[in-house]
Amino acid sequence: MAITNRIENFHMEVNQAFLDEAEALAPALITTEIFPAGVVEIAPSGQDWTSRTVSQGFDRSRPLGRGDSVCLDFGDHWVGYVSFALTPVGSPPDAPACLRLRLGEIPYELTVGKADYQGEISSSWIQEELIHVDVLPARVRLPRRYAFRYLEITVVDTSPKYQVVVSDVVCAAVTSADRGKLPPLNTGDPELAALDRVSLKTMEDCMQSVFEDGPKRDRRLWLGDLRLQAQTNYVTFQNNDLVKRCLYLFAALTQNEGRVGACLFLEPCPQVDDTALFDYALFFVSTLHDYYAATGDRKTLEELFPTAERQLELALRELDGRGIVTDKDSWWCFLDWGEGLNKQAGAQAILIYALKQGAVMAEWLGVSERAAVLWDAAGRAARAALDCLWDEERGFFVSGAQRQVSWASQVWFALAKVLAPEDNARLLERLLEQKPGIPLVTPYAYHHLVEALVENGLSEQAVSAMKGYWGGMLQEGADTFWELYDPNDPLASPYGSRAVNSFCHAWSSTPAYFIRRYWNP
Ligand code: RAM
Repeated sequence: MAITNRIENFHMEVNQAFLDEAEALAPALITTEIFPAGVVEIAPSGQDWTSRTVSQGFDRSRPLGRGDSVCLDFGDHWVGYVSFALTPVGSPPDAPACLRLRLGEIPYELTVGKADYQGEISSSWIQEELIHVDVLPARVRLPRRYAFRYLEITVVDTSPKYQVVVSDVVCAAVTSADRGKLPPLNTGDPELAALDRVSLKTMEDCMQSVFEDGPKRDRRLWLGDLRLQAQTNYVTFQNNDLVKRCLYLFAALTQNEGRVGACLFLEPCPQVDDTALFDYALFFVSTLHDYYAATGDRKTLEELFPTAERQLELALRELDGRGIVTDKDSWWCFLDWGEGLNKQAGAQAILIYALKQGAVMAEWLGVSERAAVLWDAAGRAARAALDCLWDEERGFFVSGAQRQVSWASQVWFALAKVLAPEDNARLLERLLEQKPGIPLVTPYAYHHLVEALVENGLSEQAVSAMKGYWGGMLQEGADTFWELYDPNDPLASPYGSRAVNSFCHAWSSTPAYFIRRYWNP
């Protein structure tokens, strides 16, 4: 799948005052030293790979020579900087020590080197280093920040006259999440407590100088991910300034015509990517709406509302003569990674959803004529959807020229609340019963299913969908929740290789949001 939708003649527009505001909110990172919990062996297990503990704890390795290796387990998922001592034994070192290091969030990643990789996106995401150490003994500091649980150190070569011992291995783990801010969890349900624990770890490891989507890949600020992280943050770590910083960054660095980009890079200095996504730009509106609802920070609402309104204006330009969002061939709207998923209906529903949130914000600001315009646009888009996208016979919303019925389209229309309340619930019940067309494949899309069920009074189905899906990852041994999980295909990847999937992915951390918002007595 081509993962690009570059806008033509791209240029970045900068609002320096907003950028200064964002930079002033850069968080201090909390650093914790983490030591290996044990030594493991990685072994095949069905279609996948697993780790088997060989010994608890790790002090120092036996002397290692050409081809020897040791695989360390840090006991949980961490994001940080790794270093260790390398000491020669035998004759004085007469050649450099050459080491290969592989770091993996899950065991499988230790089995795929850059040389074996056949995926579509860059192999440079694979956490593998080949390093030479010329002077021994040495403290070896790995060059990057890694996201991992497992570290495999292989001696490619020393010389016939000496070997090396690895000791004092440490990871300086970093996060901007402060566990001291966590409200208590009161659920008596151990399954919910386990889902909450892994969600928090996922959030924690994605909370860096911004809300990253995944600390292994892509390590940047995506708007669709931010929206869900922010919602989870309000009921967990409550770092509301981090949400504010991200909102100001998106508003400070826009694409042509004030369009909010799909994602931002932070290094060497903040900049907007040239990728535009219809739904992600609209989620600026949603994220601002939710931020104000959670914080009551009126100054931010006042300053950023024009950026939000601009996204709605730009989106309304995409409507055809019938008032329906124009479908396109490119990767123009995200929704989910489902193969063959048509985005038109989902995009229309998200537009309606965002227009309503824009209207609510206009009301909060007391600009009633703006609110009226936005309510009116939402009403027209909803009527057009009922006229053109609702298939009465099938009882589902259809999308694109082929009138595709997908889960994502129904879920988003249930969230946009275009039908009467009881009809929304019936739509979702029909969806769960008939299981039509293109299924959901990411935790991001499952989040919206669970949210739609709760919002439409189907709490029981929501809990069971959440326990079934995220619980499946727990059964697979997840320390943090994954970017993609297909219960029927453990090797699934949207990138042609699972080695570059992210196994700590922000958009998967929302069980904590649901549990704490709806099911925490
Ligand atoms: C991928 C990442 C990211 C997501 C985009 C659309 O690159 O998984 O989290 O928001 O796709």
